[in-house]
Amino acid sequence: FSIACQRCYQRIYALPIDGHHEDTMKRRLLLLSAAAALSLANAPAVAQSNWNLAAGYPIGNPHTVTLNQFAKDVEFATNGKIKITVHANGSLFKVPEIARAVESGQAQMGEVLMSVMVNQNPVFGVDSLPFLATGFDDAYKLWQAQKPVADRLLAKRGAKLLYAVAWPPQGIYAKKELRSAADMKGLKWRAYNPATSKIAQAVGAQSLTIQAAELSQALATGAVDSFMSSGATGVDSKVWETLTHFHTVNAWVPKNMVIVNLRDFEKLDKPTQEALLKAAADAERKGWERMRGYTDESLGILQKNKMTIVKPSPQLMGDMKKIGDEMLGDWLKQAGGDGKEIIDVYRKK
Ligand code: PCA
Repeated sequence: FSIACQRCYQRIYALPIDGHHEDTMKRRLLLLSAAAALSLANAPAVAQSNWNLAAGYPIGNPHTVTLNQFAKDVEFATNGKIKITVHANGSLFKVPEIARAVESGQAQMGEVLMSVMVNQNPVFGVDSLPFLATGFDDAYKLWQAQKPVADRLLAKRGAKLLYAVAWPPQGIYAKKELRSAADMKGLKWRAYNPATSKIAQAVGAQSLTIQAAELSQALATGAVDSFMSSGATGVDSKVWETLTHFHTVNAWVPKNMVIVNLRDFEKLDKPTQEALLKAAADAERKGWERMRGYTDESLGILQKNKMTIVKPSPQLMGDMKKIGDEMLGDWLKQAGGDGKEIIDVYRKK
């Protein structure tokens, strides 16, 4: 590499020839380091991917805490090759849009409430069947049975499953104590997936589908006065500002899953893929632990804010179980061989 002296036009290489070439020497060094920086930036070995992760729940929610930790772990484990920006609270895409956004590559990654995907395939809704799995241990077993099938279906849709974490068990929020399904008739019921809409239909409530990010507002305006969810979402939406009772029905344990666009994943080199999968496995383990711990903590926060925690009456439980049996029967018919495989594996464990 040589440059010409701007005074005498002599080509200058590494060593100065005489006094007036000192400036030319400096220019040469400057150009050399700029060239080096440029070639470093272009080298495939340090290519960096900036990925967006669309998520549906607020910053303080344990799912979002797990996501942020995961993003940090991935950046560290891949030496900065993958940098993930978490967009919480539905700020990039709303919960029901996230799966499609990732499958089509509009976002590289997303956190999906699995059971909103039942319209794509009934298999995604197995975790929202009332009383099939009602605590974390059973929910984890059910997840082990569901995972290979979900994996397969997602791959066909252009996404790769990274990890899934449960929400706390689902109970019923209302403005009064509900002693039976008959007490639920006429409620203005907020639904978050097809299963919660079906329950409204079964008890004669009017249902409106609203995702968690808009729930506080829907409660404040009186658009809804009751819903099924976890203590976690009750805390997120400061439910005590409008409602008074939480019935610990523990009807099911739904999950969020984190997925990545399949082509973006396949473009990564092997070690980077492995680092990403390892971080995902860690996130899954820590995420379940975190949510288990948060279950009682969130009920404590509801109580501190003067909510009444109701142990549901035998009548209410019986009524809900009847609805659950019907839903399981319908689901088994719709989910066919895949559904049967999941339930068989789950019941053997
Ligand atoms: N919270 C979410 C889904 C399940 C849960 O516990 C919600 O209510 O939207």
